Amino acid sequence: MRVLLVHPSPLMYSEIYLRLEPLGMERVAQAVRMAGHEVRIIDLQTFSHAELYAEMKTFKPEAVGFSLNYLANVPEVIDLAKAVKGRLPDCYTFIGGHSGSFIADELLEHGRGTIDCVLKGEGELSTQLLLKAIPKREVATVPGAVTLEGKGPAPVLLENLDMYQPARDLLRRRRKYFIGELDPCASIEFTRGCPWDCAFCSAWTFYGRSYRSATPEKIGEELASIQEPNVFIVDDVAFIHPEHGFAIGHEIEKRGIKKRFYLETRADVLLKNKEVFAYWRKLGLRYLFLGLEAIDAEGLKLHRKRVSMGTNNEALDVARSIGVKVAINLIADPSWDKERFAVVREWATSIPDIVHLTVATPYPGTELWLTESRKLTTHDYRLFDIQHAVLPTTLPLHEFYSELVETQREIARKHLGVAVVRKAAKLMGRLALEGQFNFIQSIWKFNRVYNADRQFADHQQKVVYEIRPPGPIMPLSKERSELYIHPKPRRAAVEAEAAAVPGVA
Ligand code: B12
Ligand code: SF4
Repeated sequence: MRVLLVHPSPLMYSEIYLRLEPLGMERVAQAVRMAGHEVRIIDLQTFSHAELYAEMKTFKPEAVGFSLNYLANVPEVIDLAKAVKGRLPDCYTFIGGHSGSFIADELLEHGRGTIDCVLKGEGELSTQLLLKAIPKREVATVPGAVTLEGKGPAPVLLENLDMYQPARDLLRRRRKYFIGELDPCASIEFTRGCPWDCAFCSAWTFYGRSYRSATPEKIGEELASIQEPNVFIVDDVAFIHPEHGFAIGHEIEKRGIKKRFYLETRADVLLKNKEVFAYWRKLGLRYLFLGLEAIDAEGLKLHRKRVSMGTNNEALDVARSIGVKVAINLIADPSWDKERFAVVREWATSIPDIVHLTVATPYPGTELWLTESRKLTTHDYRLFDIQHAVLPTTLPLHEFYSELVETQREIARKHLGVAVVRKAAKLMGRLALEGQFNFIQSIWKFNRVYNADRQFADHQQKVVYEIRPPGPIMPLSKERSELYIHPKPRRAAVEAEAAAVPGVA
């Protein structure tokens, strides 16, 4: 079968800081290719809609699959499915990915017959099965499949992460992917899943609170095949098991791989496993992203981060002493008033690290979605991007955005301001000589992207597709398994995994 896989356009955040390769879709593409199909990828982060339609004309796909990791992309993906059916009525359309998995029925309803199937969960195995089932009209037997005609059994976890290395060769315009000065930048996955259970996050509910690793040998092989000098490690929490991090490092040394790395981890993991992070500094680790989320005990408890502020501060000291640049995320609550913003501003500008603010957002698939008692102020999917407020703000909405933008701008002045631009001139000169302009362009976009008027105006847009709001507040079971996309794997295995992790009850 001729299969075209499509990733939607970038969201607000990606307009300035980064644009990264659609790794999950590349893995699905590889699985589809290995099953004997002809497959192409179009990433609308770097291609236009017109280019997608031109590709459809020449390639004439028999199936088009959309990647829907982000809720804010829902309207675009529904409109694209409609456009595909309009142009190629016999083409099979399906949607997969993180957010799509949590709202499958809702998507089918919006699609009004133009979306043939939503494939919940990990896509490697299920897409192979789906493509096999389409000609036989047996789609409703595929694990994870949700169609207007019926649903398949629960999705199945990929047991061996080594099996499908991403089809990076199918992704065009690869030099368009970057994160800050790491330009151009590729992505890689070392582990999948997360054993914690933060209330605002759906990473653990998607994977049924499981956690799996690729083998160090296979990772070494994959890293050696990557052309880009920079690599973003997509793991939710890097180096939970230090021996895995060391073993990957040894593969890197053995193969003489020289790259610069960006990764995300937790404060307690960094503290417990500082040796592995220090070792990776020597291997090329440049940036470390820490989701601190709050700067006080009350906030940390609310998000169920299972770390204290003391641990967070200690972790920051460790990261700085290792010599990596630290990026911190804090969650801004819509209830924040001017004083709260001022406190956060003062804290964020008093530390040497890069601080990002995201807005507390209940997402389908998170515990917050079912337990948050505040009513949504909008049903516009596009605003569910953790940069907009979808819950009632204490300040008038425009003022909330003004405070948010001012805080972000003041913090950014330290890192993206004229002084830094001057300091970075040498670096930019080198990038320009290499024909890399992503980072350079991102610096000039800041004021256009972070703009209170623009954010406020986003709320006034016409809403065509409305999110299905959560029902009445629901008491969750102790296991909270009703939130899971992939059923939780065998209890003993999960407990053994959790026991090896700091702070997980
Ligand atoms: C890496 C990552 C990013 C990267 C790159 C993402 C990219 N280009 O795809 C960056 C840093 C850019 C990023 C940015 C953001 N992210 Co992000 N990100 C992740 C993270 C940690 C891992 C994703 C990943 O690559 N996993 C590894 C690959 C192999 O898995 P995968 O992509 O999920 O793909 C699998 C399945 O989903 C499925 N699948 C995927 N595509 C398709 C397509 C088809 C047809 C099928 C059948 C199946 C399928 O099969 C794949 C293989 O099993 C996830 C958390 C998570 N664990 O999922 C959050 C996550 C997806 N991000 C999230 C958010 C909120 C954001 C931002 C909006 C944050 C912000 N500050 O603004 C931005 C917006 C990005 C944008 N589009 O512009 C949320 C999504 C919330 C939501 N419900 O919408 C998540 C779930 C994090 C969280 N804990 O809440 N992100
Ligand atoms: S530790 Fe990170 S990935 Fe894991 S549940 Fe919490 S926020 Fe999500």
